[in-house]
Amino acid sequence: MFKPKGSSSKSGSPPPKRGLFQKSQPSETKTLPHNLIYKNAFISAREKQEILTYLKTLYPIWEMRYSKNNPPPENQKQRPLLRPVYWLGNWQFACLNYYHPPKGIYNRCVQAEGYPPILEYLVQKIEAIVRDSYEQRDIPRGWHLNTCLINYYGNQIQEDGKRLDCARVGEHKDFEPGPVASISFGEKALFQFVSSRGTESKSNVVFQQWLEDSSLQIFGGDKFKRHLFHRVQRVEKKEDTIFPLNEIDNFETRRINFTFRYVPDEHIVPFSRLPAEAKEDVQGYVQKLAEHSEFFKSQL
Ligand SMILES: O=C(O)CCC(=O)C(=O)O
Repeated sequence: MFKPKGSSSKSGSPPPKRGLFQKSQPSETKTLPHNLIYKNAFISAREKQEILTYLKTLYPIWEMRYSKNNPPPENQKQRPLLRPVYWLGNWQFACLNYYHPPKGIYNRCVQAEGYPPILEYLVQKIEAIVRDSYEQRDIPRGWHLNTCLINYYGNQIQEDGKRLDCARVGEHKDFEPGPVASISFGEKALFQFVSSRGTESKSNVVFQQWLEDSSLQIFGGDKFKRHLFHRVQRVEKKEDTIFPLNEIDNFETRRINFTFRYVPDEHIVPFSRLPAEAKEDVQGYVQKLAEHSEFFKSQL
């Protein structure tokens, strides 16, 4: 999923250029570039409440980017991800590297818990929108949104009690085939599509939009999925939102984002069938998840 790029790509970048913004009005669908969909107020207040209640049953974890059997390359250091995560459908542990066809397809997607009914319902609605809106060539055979990454964005609370804003994601592509759908809650986020010529030169913002509370964004097609990178440049602090969730070590959450993707079922493997080295690398995470999840308990 992530493009290995220097840490600079994950922090500052130039202020937004005029004309690239799409400022949203209440409950409307705007005219956007082809193959990009954005609906604010897509999630009703009741649906949001149900999702937040469900989120209180989850215990997200902090993952490290590398592991014993997948150590950092020479120009990189071991590091925690910038945010805690939880995956549904299958878990793509960072240290196993993310799903990346055509070569990186095996032993990267580990079977995980299914969706709760409210997400099942929303996923069906979103899949119908995709089938209505995208050309057939942009929807791979078998495509359905069976994978969900829940990203928690916010502040790390340091030892001295100071808050460190780490609510961003560096530029990357989601390599799962077909359109990706994203639902956001909490403070709004500045989401950018960028063209990149590698680590040496600055990326160019091609399109950006604010992702608001309860909104839906869908992107697909060659331009947004294959050619451009995307990133979350920053998350606002205007509403003083801090989600009441289960305790996440030294962290407070201002924004929660669900990205739904498609991984072919044949590339999803139960933990017990991972090769020994991969198993060794993720065993600790699965044990931690099993402390609160019947599903992961059954996988050990
Ligand atoms: O938080 C977002 O809006 C986007 C997250 C993202 O880019 C990802 O999970 O790949």
